[in-house]
Amino acid sequence: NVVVRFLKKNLLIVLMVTAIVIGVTLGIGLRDHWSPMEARNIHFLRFPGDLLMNMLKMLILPLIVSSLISSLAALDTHASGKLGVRAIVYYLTTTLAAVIIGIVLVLSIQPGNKGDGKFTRTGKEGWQPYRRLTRLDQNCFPPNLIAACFEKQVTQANTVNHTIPATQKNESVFNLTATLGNGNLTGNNTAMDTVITIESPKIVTADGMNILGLVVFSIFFGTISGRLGPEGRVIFQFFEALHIVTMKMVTLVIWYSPVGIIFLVAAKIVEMEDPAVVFQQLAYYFATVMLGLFVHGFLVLPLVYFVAVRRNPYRFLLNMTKAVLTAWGTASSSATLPITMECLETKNHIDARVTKFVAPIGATINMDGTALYEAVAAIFIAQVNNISLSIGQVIAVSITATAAAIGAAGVPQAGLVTMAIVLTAVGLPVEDVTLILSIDWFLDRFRTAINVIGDSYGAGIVYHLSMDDLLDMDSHEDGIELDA
Ligand code: DAS
Repeated sequence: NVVVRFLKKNLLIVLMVTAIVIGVTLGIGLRDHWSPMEARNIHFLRFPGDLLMNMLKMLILPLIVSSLISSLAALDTHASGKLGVRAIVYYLTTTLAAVIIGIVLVLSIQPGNKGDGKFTRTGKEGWQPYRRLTRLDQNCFPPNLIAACFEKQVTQANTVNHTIPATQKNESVFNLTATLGNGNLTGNNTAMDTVITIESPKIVTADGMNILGLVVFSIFFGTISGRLGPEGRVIFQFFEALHIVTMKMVTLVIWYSPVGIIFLVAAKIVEMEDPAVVFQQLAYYFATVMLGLFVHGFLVLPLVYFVAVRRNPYRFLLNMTKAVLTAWGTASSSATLPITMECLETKNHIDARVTKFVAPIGATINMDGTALYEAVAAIFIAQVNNISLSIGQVIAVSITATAAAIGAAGVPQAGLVTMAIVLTAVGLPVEDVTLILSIDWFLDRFRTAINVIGDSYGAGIVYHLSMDDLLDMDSHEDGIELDA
């Protein structure tokens, strides 16, 4: 009955791990039946995963707004100011630490100088690769952030379906000039068997702006309504109730997530480039990123938590397992946010006022995994181009990687798109992003998991450092009592 008790306590985690295993098996099994192009059109393969992503994305909007407004209305300005400063200091120091780890590793392992440096891509026999050319247009930054969240147009990327017939059976070196500035991706393709584009940067950017805009709006709205005193109570109670309802809806979606994760993983594996070629060319790069993410997520962050809180960091992390698995399954820290908050509050017993304030901001701007990844990828691309960066350029990479990670939205492959900022900063060709595109969807899952781990430790540290502020605030009558 020990097993029964374990299963009862961790049923969802067992289901999620099983879902990932089934997803990988299903994906590998289906690879022989469909080529990537066909797979993209198999609706039943993508529908269950898209359903999960849409349900989680639908909950992001009410969750972020209700969390921030109700927590800021509940915290007095003094306390929320202190919590905010502690959170920002933690975010900046840990993100910079992640970038430094990445840079030390990529400069010592030198993944870009391994192999012949000439990237060739061999498609599977008979592949008719299918890629969407996405055109950015001028309304990429919608003037009205709130309305834009509801209008289809913002996330409607104008896509031109573009199928390039396989020109050669095995070898091809592709050269794609991409000008992200005015939004046109023009391919002057030489012997190309696939036009690889940075898929839907518009959606990523728009979501990024929307979510960031929402966070700023909610912080001001909540702070001001908190200052209203008794009149503010109505606003606080409304958004507190909205938060409770949203979190209950999350609980329903969580039980569907194993099914969604099976198909999210399977679809990605069916669409994947030929792994034998990809991992042969990018093995060292893959290893460098994974090593960096592991060191940062499982050694550095736990150490920071232990030093700050003097508690067992791995027990804290174990309690976040559901959130980490969801982050891996969905590759989206924003979509995982509801589950991150649920784990923080119910498993790690973090005060709701802290979780609701810190977690949404963390999921939006604190992305250690992404920052590390962008620094490694930029220097890797420099190495592949036989460019040795000067110290000044390496410092530029670390600063822009941190900024790009902050600007990236918590949606799949956001880190890939904002990397254009880092590459441009050090004069590297933006189109070389395509060199690492083939395994980006896979590395994205791991860096998203590290992003969520960083957000979780952030909430834990801010909570423990703010205990007396919260107690002190509770002793005043003006701090609105929260039902735990
Ligand atoms: N997938 C992003 C996230 O949700 C991270 C990234 O793309 O780098 O955090």
